Amino acid sequence: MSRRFVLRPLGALLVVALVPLALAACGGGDSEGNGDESEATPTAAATYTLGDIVIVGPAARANPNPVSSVYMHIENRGSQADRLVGVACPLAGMAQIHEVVTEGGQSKMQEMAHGLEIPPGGHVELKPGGYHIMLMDLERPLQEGETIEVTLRFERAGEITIAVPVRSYDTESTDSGMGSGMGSGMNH
Ligand SMILES: [Cu+2]
Repeated sequence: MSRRFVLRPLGALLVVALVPLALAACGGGDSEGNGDESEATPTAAATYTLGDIVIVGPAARANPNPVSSVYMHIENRGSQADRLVGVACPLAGMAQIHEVVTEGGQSKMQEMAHGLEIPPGGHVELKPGGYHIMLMDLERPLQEGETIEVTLRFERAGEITIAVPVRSYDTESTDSGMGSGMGSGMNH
């Protein structure tokens, strides 16, 4: 079964949210990039195409606190750079694009005010300890197994709403602040 769904940049936003729900039943398989941990759990790596931009395997972090991070692999198959410039989630009072920087031996995360560049012919990983989409002021904590909607806006490719499964991550991961110590660092 093909996992690739080609979407028109405009007009497909309502359709796209339904696609990964169907895919979730398909089990693991030949995802591009990060298909290396999908033996037991049926975490199919959903793929979305928006113009030259390809998004693979989005996932959000389950967290008892009303904040979360969203990760994914973003490719740019075009010949011009694009840029993720906006993110939104209906459950989140605020959503930002974050990077993790190290200052004085301590890593912290901060908003990327000018967005995240996706180089032509290249890709960017949003992953624990690195770039991520930060969801804040969530209506409720996100629980493993549910699916949330996240809208991504690219400077060139336009806007897409994707369905993002919530999964649990090792709290000992290097993802800054997403374990117990969230909270105080959230006001940047
Ligand atoms: Cu963050």
